[in-house]
Amino acid sequence: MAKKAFITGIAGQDGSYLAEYLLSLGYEVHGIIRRNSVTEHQQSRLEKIAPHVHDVYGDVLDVGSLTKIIFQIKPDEIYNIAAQSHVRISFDVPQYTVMTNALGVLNVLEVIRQNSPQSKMYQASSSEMFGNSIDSDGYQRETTPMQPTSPYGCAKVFGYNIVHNYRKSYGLFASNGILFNHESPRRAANFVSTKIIKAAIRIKQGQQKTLELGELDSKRDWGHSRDYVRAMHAILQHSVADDFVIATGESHSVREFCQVAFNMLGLNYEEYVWINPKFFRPEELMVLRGDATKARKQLGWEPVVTFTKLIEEMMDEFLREMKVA
Ligand code: G4F
Repeated sequence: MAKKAFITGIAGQDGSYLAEYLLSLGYEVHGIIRRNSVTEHQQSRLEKIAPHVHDVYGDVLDVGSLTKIIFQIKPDEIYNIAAQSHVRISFDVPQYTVMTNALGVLNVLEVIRQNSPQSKMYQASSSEMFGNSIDSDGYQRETTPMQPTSPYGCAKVFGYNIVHNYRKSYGLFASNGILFNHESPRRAANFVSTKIIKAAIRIKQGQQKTLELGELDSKRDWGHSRDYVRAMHAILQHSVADDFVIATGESHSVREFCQVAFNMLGLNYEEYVWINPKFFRPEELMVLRGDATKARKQLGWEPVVTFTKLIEEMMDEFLREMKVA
């Protein structure tokens, strides 16, 4: 019999790649999609696989909808990926962010505990939990202290800890993937990767004159979402519930990202990129660089896509989409 997976946030970047990956492994895939007032494009990332996934409206804040699905399906694996995922916006809507990213995790755990305690649960924890805390060798790893610098990061720390608590208190198989930044052509337009590449294309096409950004010297460890969803699955196949850092180990600044992306179009970013304080965060996380040795050794996980390949793939896809007629 096919294994059953349930994904919260199935319509997002990670949810859609994960659904495709699990379908390719023969899983029966279920998911919830949060109702949004703009229906257009809400399910666009699922278009290719729509006939094969079972998706319904639901929300991690709506315990009734979670209970109904988890009680009925009794999934083998539950992936909690739903979140208010934008760090800067978490300063605008801190309470909503905390409800979704913290209380939402507890809701999923409680519903599992009461209705399907044999289900394994994956929690999308984040490198944003580390904040500006970094080990003396310049990396963040599973043992690095957490000092979050945003409401988003604070809420994710609660999610991470409550997973531990339910693992220890009730014996649930609940694991954290501490994922560093991961992008793809499915990344939304208000994350810096997509914002830079799309702007560079519009500038090249003569449709935009400048690109306004916030902090250019912050550094991120950028991987590809497609590689990272393989890690989510591997984490739930491990013999015991545990926590794993998922990262490439390479760190690049936002400035370098601009340089590489604009160069690909034969442009010098310095002529087009301006700083607008509007995009600064009240507190910035300056450096992320993950050490995924534990995942490499214990899960056999390796990222395939490099920093440059990631930008190339996003560039190729956006160039196709944005072709001027
Ligand atoms: O692309 P970003 O918005 O990603 P951020 O804040 O690092 O968060 C992402 O990664 C986390 C994992 O570490 C996830 F948990 C989270 O859900 C999300 O996926 O910003 C990247 C960097 C930041 O330093 C930001 O200040 O780019 C800087 N930046 C500079 N100008 C900008 C802009 N970011 C955005 N979004 N927009 C700008 O105009």
